[in-house]
Amino acid sequence: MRLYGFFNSSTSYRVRIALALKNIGFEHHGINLRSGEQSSTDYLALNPAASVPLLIDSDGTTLSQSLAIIQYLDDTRDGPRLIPVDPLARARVMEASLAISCDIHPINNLRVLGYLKRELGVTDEQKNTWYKHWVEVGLAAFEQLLQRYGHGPFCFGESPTLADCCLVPQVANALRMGCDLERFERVMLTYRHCLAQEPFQRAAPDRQPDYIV
Ligand SMILES: N[C@@H](CCC(=O)N[C@@H](CS)C(=O)NCC(=O)O)C(=O)O
Repeated sequence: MRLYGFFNSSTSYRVRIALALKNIGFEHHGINLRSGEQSSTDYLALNPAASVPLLIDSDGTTLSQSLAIIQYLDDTRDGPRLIPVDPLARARVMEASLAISCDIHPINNLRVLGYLKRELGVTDEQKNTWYKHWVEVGLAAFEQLLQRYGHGPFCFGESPTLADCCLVPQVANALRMGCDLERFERVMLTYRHCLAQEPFQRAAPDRQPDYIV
């Protein structure tokens, strides 16, 4: 199994966490988003969406979209289930996961921030204001989901789910961008609990072969 990703891409990080939690070995193939490698002819032939992650399974199955990849791994591999089978538990996990993957990540993606700068001429400061605004709006909503329906130490109980796979990279990304998230109490408690677990540590950006400072 091969994973095309980038060390600090949050969507690649989601999949790496899922692979680590299920203890699935994989070959890491770095796609350098800083140099624009996602738009190279070779990579576009694999993934016309010009984004990471991309998973190629040992039978040649090719899949993009981090949530689809994690669902596929959950359905085809052993190890702890990350998406519960019970309908309501499953819906809660999806509700939280989509709050990050649909409501926060896409409007702060590299190509969106690049468009704001290049095409609309916003300054770095304005771009960072945009980033922080949407992260804070999104995580405020996520905090409410955890306050109402979550029960620790992970987002939804004693074992990690897809929601934790989405939360950790989003928080890591926001902290890297200088956001102050301490007022999101449950978010930060959950984040810190996850980071103390070995599989989450194995998936961290600075543990990846393509890590650059
Ligand atoms: N919805 C996709 C998003 C994939 C995505 O856009 N990934 C980012 C990295 S986190 C990317 O490759 N960005 C490249 C760009 O914006 O040019 C997923 O969940 O996999």
